[in-house]
Amino acid sequence: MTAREIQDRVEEVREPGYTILEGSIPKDIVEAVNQAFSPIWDAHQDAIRTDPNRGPMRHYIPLPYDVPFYDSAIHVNPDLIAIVKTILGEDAQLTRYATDTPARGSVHQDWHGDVDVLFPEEPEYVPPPAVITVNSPLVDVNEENGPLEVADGTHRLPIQTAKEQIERGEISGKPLCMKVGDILIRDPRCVHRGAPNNTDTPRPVAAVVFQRKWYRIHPHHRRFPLHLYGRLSEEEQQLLQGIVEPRSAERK
Ligand SMILES: O=C(O)CCC(=O)C(=O)O
Ligand SMILES: [Fe+2]
Repeated sequence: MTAREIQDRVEEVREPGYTILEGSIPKDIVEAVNQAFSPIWDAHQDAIRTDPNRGPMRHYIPLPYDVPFYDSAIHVNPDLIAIVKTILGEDAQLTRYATDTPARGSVHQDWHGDVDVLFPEEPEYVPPPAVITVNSPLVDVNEENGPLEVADGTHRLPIQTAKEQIERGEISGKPLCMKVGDILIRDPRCVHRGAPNNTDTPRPVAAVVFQRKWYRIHPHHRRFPLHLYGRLSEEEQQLLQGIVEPRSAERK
């Protein structure tokens, strides 16, 4: 992408709240992740049925930073990183990698944002983003299998106001249908909800989180394995420095 195109995408994340880069990841790489995810999904069947963590028959499952799940083509696509760094700063960090998967029996989630309000003492003040979420579907997403529904521009409103306006029908949400290989770059404050998956095939979508360097890292985050870290480019190492395994073990 040209510098101009990058800037246009940055403005989309800033104004409506998201942008979709079509065909950005080679399909075979995503398909390998989807195949490897299948046994992980199967291993969570009890939890999904009895104690789902994102509403009925919808589950959030972290992925390992390892082959085939971690792939530079997914995580450090140059256009993606240029957009993320323009929004979050040159020292932005990659901190989480997981999947959201609704299956048959899932329902509409409540409208929500994914991150805490930074300055709750001043609910009217909406600062620039500290976190950007990047979603890439592991299967094609259509109206039947549970697309993410988003309400444009709602990250620029106090969250309570945004939710009330959606409930009153003054702002409407729209489903984002996507193909394998597409990536959705979004401000996670932009109000959204998962829709029901009415098919018999689960609909996994990967979620990679980037954040400003000073933003706290979730205490339960997974670590990036040291043996893979050493093989990455300097830029990639810098992106992952907040979550790499400690070097202490190596020094002993
Ligand atoms: O299932 C999805 O696609 C969306 C899930 C979501 O937004 C959430 O759990 O925060
Ligand atoms: Fe969400």
